[in-house]
Amino acid sequence: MSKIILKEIQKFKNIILTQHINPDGDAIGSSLGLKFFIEHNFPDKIVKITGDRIPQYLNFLGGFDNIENIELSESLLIISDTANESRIDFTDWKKCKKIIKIDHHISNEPFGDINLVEPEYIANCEIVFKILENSKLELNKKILEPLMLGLITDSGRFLYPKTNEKTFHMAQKCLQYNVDIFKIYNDLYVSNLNIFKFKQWLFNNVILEEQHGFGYVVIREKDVIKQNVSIDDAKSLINILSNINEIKIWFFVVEDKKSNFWKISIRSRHVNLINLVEQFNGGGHKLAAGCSISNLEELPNFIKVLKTYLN
Ligand SMILES: [Mn+2]
Repeated sequence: MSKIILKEIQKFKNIILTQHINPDGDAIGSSLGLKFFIEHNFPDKIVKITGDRIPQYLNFLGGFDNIENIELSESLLIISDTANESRIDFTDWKKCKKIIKIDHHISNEPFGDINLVEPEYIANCEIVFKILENSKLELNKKILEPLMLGLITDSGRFLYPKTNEKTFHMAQKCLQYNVDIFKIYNDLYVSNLNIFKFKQWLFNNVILEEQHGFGYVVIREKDVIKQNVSIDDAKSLINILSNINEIKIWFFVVEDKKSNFWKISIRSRHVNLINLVEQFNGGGHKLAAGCSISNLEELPNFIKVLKTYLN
């Protein structure tokens, strides 16, 4: 499959890269790594990353490219880390001549001409790395740095269960190419006092259902605004509830006025969440998933169903 994808990259002059909406480090890291790889090895090609917006906490990665002058009907599109059509960060994606999908989510809907879906990989960046490594073309620090960032974020800094020898093989390669992991950690995890204060707010607003083994926080937009943090910042703090023995499942219910839904981000250490979120129009990974409800009145029902996964 790596070879087929490389062949398509060789064929096209214009290559557009995109990822899932509200992208995370793994999604943007995949697109950036691919972009720098293609630019370095095929300098004649035009490579652009498109998307709606980069969340504030990833602003240091730079913005998206302008693709106004690119003829979509003559372009190859590579969509990274995106399980469903509705999550593609590019409205005109269907206008591209050929579409390659690279993804590692379990719940998955095929939408590309070429679909490379490998759910056993902890990060989409790891799949991208495999393609680039198999190509035997040149790699360098600039290419590997964003891929390493995605590996770090999607593995929870090498903490989550799918971390394996492949993960460390990639990390080793990245270090051999002098990727500065301390810079990545600094960019990602040194935050500010507003975030610290918001964490205090979160701790004060956790609803713990100790007897059932779960905990959650309901976050309204006004709470986030009042605390001077962004919704993305707020969502990125979901793991303040991880690593508590009695808490098997934890989630945030976040108001999203734009879509008129309440987005649920849910995590667990052992319980497979896929079936649960799929009942609420969601998807994701076994231990890290998401779904939505249309209003808070639906929350008790969500919790009722969730409890059946804990008994
Ligand atoms: Mn991912």
